[in-house]
Amino acid sequence: SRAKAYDRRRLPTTSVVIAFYNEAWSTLLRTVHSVLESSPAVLLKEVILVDDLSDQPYLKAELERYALNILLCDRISLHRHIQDGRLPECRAKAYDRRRLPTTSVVIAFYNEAWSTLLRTVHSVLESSPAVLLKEVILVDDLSDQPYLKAELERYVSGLPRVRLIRTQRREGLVRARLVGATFATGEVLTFLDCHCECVPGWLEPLLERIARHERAVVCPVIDTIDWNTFEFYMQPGEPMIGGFDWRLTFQWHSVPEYERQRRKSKVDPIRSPTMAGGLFAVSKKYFEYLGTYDTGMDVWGGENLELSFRVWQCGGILEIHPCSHVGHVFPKRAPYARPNFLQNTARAAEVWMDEYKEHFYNRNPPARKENYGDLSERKRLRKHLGCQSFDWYLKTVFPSLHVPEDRPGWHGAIHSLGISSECLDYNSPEHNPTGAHVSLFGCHGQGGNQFFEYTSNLEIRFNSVTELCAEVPEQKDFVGMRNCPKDGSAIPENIVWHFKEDGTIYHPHSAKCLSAYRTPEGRADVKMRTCDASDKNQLWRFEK
Ligand code: LR7
Ligand code: MN
Repeated sequence: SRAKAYDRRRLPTTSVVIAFYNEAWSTLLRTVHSVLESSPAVLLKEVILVDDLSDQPYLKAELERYALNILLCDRISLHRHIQDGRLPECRAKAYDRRRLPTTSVVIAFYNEAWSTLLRTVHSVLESSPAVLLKEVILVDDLSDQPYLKAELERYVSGLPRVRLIRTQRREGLVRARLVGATFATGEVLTFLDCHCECVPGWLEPLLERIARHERAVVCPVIDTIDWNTFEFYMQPGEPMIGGFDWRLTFQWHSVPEYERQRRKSKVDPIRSPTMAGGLFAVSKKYFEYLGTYDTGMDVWGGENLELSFRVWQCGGILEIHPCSHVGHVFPKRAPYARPNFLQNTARAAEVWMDEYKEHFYNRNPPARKENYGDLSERKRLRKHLGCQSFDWYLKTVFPSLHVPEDRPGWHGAIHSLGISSECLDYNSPEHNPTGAHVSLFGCHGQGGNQFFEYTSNLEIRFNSVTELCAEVPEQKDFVGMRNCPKDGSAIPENIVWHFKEDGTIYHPHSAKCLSAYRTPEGRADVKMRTCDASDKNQLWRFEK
């Protein structure tokens, strides 16, 4: 019986129905846990407990609370096993565990759901070799959910090697992680978000890499766990690497050709210009040498690029290991507000980006007014470590990134003189960046969807997420977007525009001019029309 293998995806799913009347707490709950923990997650839809009007008090509120947290809303076992779908070369590799450094896994959380938090903890415990895992350090960043108080303490006290630390005030993820790190006894710090699940074999490649190269900061490949169905989407092939756009939002990029050539095998770590931020391992000693984190950053955002720039500019190396996979839940909405992105990012830009920080400010005008606080200590750190310039970083580490020109007077919002409240606006759809039309929207002065750049190649660029160039599709009268040609390659006629002194925006290929107009419903929009410089609707101006 034990030898027989089943193809689980071909089997029907089941609901387990358990009726009870005045059953003892422990036998009842042991039944439930036993079902959850011995059933493959893909087969077990749910456990339905039917209370046949018991009159024992412990089967009332207490059971409900317990059930709410672990059974009914959390249909997926806290102990579910993720299949090892990594490359065969990764699965075949054997490690001499006694030669690897030990690690402390640090997980900061704020108001996280019970099941995602505990599934993370169990997943770490159950997929990490005991000799390598010193401890799991949970840092509660002053959550206010009641189930994260005594109940969590009770639960965690029954788990081996798990410590629960509470911050005294809301610290934000940077300082919360650092509080956790102070309790770490392992040689390597491994940071995870509080809604992750590890693929078997995830830890050894990270630790081995750091054992070989102390200045390596290594990230696992981040797989997606669907926030709704909790399905685990493993991507065994070549992963994406971390980059950014000039608003300084993190972006995924495909591995550039020069990096493909440099690597000798599919299982070599891949150099990555930036990290997503949540999941990485670093030697504790090296992390301290590097200046840990910028503790002036609050709540969320910015620290990932700051650490990435710092690692590269100060002599470290940032990598993604294709043999280490960890899943992450990308929720629809975070359980907290995130107002600190611009302020944190301005700190990163001020300390590390030199003159290139202007590209960030141009795209985020409100960031210029952010009071980002004192930076003298971080600037001293940069000097003390003898770090390289941002120019060096771009040329050496990230040569595939397009650097904007931002010629004075030729970037920002493009105002219509005809409908004076309106600016050109492009609302890039999330999963299809070129899938919209350029339109008009009330000028808001926040950059974002209204930031355009007119280049010396005569392109009108929109460069959030990726570099997009305005075009007029053949025989059409609207303005669309397409991916810009790579730096140095030929420029198709269709994306050439003459933004003239008189304020007209002429498109030679269609021989038409950009014109503002109102739709029959009264909405402001743009259209390509026969040129007429006396028509105010054809006049445009970059904001001053
Ligand atoms: O005030 C806070 N205190 C906390 O302890 C706010 C957050 N946190 C915790 C939180 O509970 C979680 O464990 O910090 C962790 C990260 O917060 P998330 O999960 O809300 O962030 P995210 O996954 O949306 O965002 C990504 O970018 C962040 C920038 O600050 C962090 O670097 C996150 O760690 C990072 N997540 C990842 O890299 C996972 C992959 C996402 C991608 C791409
Ligand atoms: Mn996260």
